[in-house]
Amino acid sequence: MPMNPAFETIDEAISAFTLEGVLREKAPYGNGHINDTFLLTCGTAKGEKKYILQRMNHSIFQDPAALMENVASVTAYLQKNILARGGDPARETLSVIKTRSGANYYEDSLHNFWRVFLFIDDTFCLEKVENARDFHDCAVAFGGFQRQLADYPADTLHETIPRFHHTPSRFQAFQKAVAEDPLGRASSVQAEIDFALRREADTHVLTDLLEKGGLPLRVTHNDTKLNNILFDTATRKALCIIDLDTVMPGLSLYDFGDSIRTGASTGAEDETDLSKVTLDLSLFETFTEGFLKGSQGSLTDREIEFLPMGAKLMTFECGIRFLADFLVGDSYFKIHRENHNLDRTRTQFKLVADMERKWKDMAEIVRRFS
Ligand code: ADP
Ligand code: GN1
Ligand code: MG
Repeated sequence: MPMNPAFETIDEAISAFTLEGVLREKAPYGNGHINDTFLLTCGTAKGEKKYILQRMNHSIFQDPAALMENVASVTAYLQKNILARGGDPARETLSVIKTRSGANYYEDSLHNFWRVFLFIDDTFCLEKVENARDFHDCAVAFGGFQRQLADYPADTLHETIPRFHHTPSRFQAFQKAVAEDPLGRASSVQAEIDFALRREADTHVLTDLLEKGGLPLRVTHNDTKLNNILFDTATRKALCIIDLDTVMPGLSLYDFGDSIRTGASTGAEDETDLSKVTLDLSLFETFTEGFLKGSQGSLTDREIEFLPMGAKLMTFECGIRFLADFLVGDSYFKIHRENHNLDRTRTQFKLVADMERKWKDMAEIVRRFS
């Protein structure tokens, strides 16, 4: 078997960056679905210095230079704001470490693209909500993230993945995967395919509203799943929003929705016992309250009204992305077991169905906040 290319050139990549001290250890790290992430531990005269090294997924992010330009500019902007309010910029946002030639990424001899961030120590991230207070904190942080970037010059941001949350395009890609069915898997998942096909009309709701000027385009994170936020171990407070690869113009509803998808579900994204997967209405309410608090009154009444649709569409969209990836042979999301993307599809669809059952309650909850 050929060696994973992420490992073959890792030492070449590490030596390209301006790291303090002498490398002692490198180890795979985290649970991201997209990039290859490693923790580097270096020994210095003062003790240990840690870094996060990532091989960017350049089949997904086809322009790593543009991607890193976004990340470097957004983090520099956030660092200034954090400093101005007396915070700690090295812990409250990512810090990009430069290469020896002063670039913010390195292309190795096999054309892999690497980057390094300061490791934010004494933090943890959650794969599942453990208590409502943590989730409320996430909500304030993600709402605040949008707020902090409200004046960021959106037209300078590159679109790192075109039409990332354009649900109708995602639906077309899903239909194409069903029609082509390269591995002959479609017949075994007809129930899931039918579930998706029945909901085509929903896919247009937010994009139609956006096109008609009914919802404002903002600078959003676009990947606000629970494990993209670091909590401070000492204070158990939401400390730092990470995974800035998809910071682009988007809808506030995308950020709200993706957090509900991951955080207000009673089951993990890949839970196989679907009876464990439901929407926790009380967590939905907690997150709504926190998100509106973090965004400091900046959301319009229409945005608030459509928060439940944001939650449902982000969950549905993720479900059809997982299903399409299952059908074409798991080429996008990392899988760790057979049928992993199918298991993920099923949890998302279970959650969509549960949201539909609880629709009136969700609408009533957001109504209370408008
Ligand atoms: P992916 O795009 O694959 O999800 P992420 O950028 O989210 O990659 O990183 C994967 C994981 O690595 C995160 O969920 C988090 O646990 C950890 N991580 C990433 N950056 C840092 C950092 N600067 N400090 C500490 N942990 C980090
Ligand atoms: C990916 O990178 P990560 O693991 O935080 C994906 C998201 C999906 C999510 C599903 C760039 O997020 O869009 O919602 O998996 N990121 C990208 O878990 O496609
Ligand atoms: Mg991530």
